[in-house]
Amino acid sequence: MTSPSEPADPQAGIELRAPEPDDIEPERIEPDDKDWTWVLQQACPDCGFDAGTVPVPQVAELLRANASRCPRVLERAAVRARPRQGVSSPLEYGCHVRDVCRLFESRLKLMLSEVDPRFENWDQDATAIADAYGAQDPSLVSSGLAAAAESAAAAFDQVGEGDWQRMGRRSNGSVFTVETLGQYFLHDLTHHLHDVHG
Ligand code: NI
Ligand SMILES: [Zn+2]
Repeated sequence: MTSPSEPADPQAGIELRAPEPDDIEPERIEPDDKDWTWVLQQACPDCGFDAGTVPVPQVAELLRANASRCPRVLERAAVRARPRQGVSSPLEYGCHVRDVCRLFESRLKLMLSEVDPRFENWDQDATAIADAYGAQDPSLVSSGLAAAAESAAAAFDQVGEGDWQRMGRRSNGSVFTVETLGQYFLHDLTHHLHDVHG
């Protein structure tokens, strides 16, 4: 998922900037192959997080800090309500963040076990529909998210000093190191907490 300002002009043909979360209707959430790697080069203008400046030893700690703020979002009375058309509900965000944690842990493990692996594309839109995010049980999502985030954080804790520059690439060609994968992942969680005012 992505951030808020005016929707891209469908007539423009070329997208001049990355779309932002609120632009994107749940029915057509941006696919994972959308290039968000610019968040590694500059502070995100939406959530303010400057992912590229996070030192590697802090990745796991900040993942845990982020995840610790999710349960109360998922305990909200209006957890299933979309704040307005085109904006995911807190429950849908929770499901997405849980699945992002699982995905990034698996990508991390792939990068640590293979040389320059190519990641399978993840269609987050299709996943949200196939897994009926909006119909899931918020308390199970909360516990699942906590477990997934802790497992991912523990995997980042295990990264050896010489392994932070190991590489992997997405199907769109974006190249990550273990370091930038962690920073990118951390931005996604931070950005979505911002989305839900968590
Ligand atoms: Ni996302
Ligand atoms: Zn952001």
